[in-house]
Amino acid sequence: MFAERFGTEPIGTWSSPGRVNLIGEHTDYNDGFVLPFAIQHRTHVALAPRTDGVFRVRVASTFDDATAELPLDALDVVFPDQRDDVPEWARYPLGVAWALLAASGTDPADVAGVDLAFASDVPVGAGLSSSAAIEGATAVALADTWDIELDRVALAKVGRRAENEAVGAPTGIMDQMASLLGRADAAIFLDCRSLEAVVVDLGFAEAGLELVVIDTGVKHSHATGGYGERRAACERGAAALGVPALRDVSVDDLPRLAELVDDVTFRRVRHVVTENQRVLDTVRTLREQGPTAIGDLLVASHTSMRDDFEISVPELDTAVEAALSAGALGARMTGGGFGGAAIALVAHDKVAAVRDAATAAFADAGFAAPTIFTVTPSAGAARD
Ligand code: GAF
Repeated sequence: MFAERFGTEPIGTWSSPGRVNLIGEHTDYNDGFVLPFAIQHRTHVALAPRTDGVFRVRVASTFDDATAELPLDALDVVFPDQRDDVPEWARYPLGVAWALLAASGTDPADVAGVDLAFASDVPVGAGLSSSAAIEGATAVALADTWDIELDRVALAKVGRRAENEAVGAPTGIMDQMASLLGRADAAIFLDCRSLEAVVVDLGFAEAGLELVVIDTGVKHSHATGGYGERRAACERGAAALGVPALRDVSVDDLPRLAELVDDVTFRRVRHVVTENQRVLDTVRTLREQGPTAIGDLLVASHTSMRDDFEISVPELDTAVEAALSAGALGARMTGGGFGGAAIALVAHDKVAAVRDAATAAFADAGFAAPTIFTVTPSAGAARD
């Protein structure tokens, strides 16, 4: 595709994966805990340096088939205030270039312009972090090409800055960390305050388990609406208790909070506080008893998101209920919510039953058919 579109050969390709979050939703921007893992679906970028200082991106496959370009020294002018002048999809790679130069103190005059072409099999808008996959692939490709030596955590911060300021989505750092740090057969237990990441073995295959994704097809965007409102409610709750972040609130503080804030804010906080505890419990349970024992924690997480945080939609609830009724050990929506996918932890011999149950439940409810597939915990960003 690169050769076809640009008339030259790329010097290489790099890639970064999407992710599933096993548990720990809307805890990252509250300085809390998350437990995501990278999946086998990846975004690949082919790259070749140019000699004229122009940064050109072209995408195909799951994105628009379109080209966008900017001189490198214009990145600082465009981002963040004039980002609306850049096509939406191009804000991700262009935003990463901008944030990477800034984070490393690199003068745009000292690096070559580049042509980039993207192809991806990460489903877009499914809550599987297609955006972090673009950011991760762009970050490792540019860091290699421009000889920028930043570690993976610093590259994740670059991706988050691109997402927050170049795209305008007020998200946390979980997705970028998962995409950049992912490991085969393992999840990343991340403390979003210290950014310490610990690899936690999942052992799904040894336990005869599959992680099934039920993509509802309901699209969402975190640049608008509910995501930012939830974040604001969390900040209100922390302010009412006089703490820097909800990470500093325990279940024992909740009765006092109930006196200080309205019912909606209270329930938003209760989700985050109990979800942090569920992540810690899940990590302990995985280590002590293995993956067959975490099902109830996944279900409790979904209930909390449905009733307290109110970020589920009927399609996600239907997917979770159908999976559980067909014998899944646990199930929950994954990602930021308002659409996207549910995950279900399922014994190998029940995967077909879960697939059939979800498909039938969607048809009965009059929803468009879901897309159902299994995911494997996979390695993070790398040169291909
Ligand atoms: C989205 C965001 F990008 C993450 O930072 C995280 O907040 C998640 O929603 C919810 O847990 O994926």
